[in-house]
Amino acid sequence: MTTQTFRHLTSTLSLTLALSFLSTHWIHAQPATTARPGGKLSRSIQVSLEKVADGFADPVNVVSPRDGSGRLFVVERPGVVKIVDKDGQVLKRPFLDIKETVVSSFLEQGLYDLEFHPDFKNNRKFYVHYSDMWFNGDSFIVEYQASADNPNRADLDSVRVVMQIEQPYSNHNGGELVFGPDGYLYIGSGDGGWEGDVIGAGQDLSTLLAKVLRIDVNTSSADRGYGIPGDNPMITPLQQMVLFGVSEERFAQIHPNARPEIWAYGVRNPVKMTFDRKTGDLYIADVGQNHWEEINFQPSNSQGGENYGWKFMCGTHPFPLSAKNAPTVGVMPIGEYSHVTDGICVIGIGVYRGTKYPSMDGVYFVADWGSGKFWGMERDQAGQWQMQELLDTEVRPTGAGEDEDGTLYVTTATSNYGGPVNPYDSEPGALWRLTEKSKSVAAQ
Ligand SMILES: [Ca+2]
Ligand SMILES: [Ca+2]
Ligand SMILES: [Ca+2]
Repeated sequence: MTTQTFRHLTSTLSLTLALSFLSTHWIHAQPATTARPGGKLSRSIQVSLEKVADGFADPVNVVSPRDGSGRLFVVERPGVVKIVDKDGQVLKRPFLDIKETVVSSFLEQGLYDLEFHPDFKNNRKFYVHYSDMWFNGDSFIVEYQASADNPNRADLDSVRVVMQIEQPYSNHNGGELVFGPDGYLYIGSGDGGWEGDVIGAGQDLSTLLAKVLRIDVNTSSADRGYGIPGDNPMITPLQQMVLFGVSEERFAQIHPNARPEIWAYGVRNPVKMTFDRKTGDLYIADVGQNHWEEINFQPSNSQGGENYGWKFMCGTHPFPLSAKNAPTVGVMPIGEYSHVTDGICVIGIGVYRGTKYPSMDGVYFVADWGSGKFWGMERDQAGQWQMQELLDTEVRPTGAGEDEDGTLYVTTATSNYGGPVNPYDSEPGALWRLTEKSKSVAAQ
């Protein structure tokens, strides 16, 4: 199916859904703290996209090694990582090529993300997350080192498997890898797939699917390629079973079947998560099903354990939308938007904390892959989140990252959906810089 066809089907579907939605459903009350497009930021802000490089095969992410080199690493879905040097030149020879290990025949599969170890400059370690060809598309998180001789090449012999997550279906694989200010690796893990969370992963604490995971890559054991941070919220210390003398609060914390890697749960497809490098707050953009896309916010003082509601909730709405007297479950998002009006697949971009564009400081940027719209989010003086549309483009954002200074970058790709597809048949994708408008020419 071509992109054009898909766009057409999407808009037809959206219209149908809109009509059925309006005719049969009462619009669910929206908590005061959940913003929707149409809001206004308290500052005057105009942004634009400036093209940095193009010619990429389905680029899905961009990341900086934060090693003073000024390089950016662009993740291509088929299993390749390319380097853009400090002058904006794409190096011909890739940093990493693991195409033979990565399955990418379906659009939601492939190499999802790359993250450099916080001490990369000294230990040369980095991590990739992908769907594995030889394990039926299971998600693998693998550690490599950059070559000791050539910083522009990965050392394939240094490979170490950190984690394998079984994937029952080819879609909804999440993908994000990001180190928190605490030095632990946070992983966005999708609900496993098909539609409607058929395996019930969202609220099932015994699976790694539909979770934000938090692991320690600096330790490992005989049965795990990583360690469990001692303050992860679902750890149940071994204790003697007693009925009395245990408080209700304590019982509420005991989850003998829970996976200790869990940091938060009830997410559907967290493709992009980003920490605010200044405050340590975490933004989780969670791709929704058919009706609503959502953005969740986790303050830096969170102790973990949040339930973001899936599959009881999609945004602030019950799932399915027709559910009568459905309970309100979990933490509500700070922002949501409808498939009818604004898009189909949320891509979080990040909080700007750079030095070049002061008008953007502290704003969280988020975009949609289907509509090409970009929004800014921040809290107003009353503490209410605002979501203002800043751009309506023809590009299709797939991922994002920031350079050492904090400038934000976006990858875009006009990929086909519905596969099987060869990523090298897709229109080449591009890398863009998000800037103040006055500093560049606007994208389409
Ligand atoms: Ca990342
Ligand atoms: Ca899956
Ligand atoms: Ca939710």
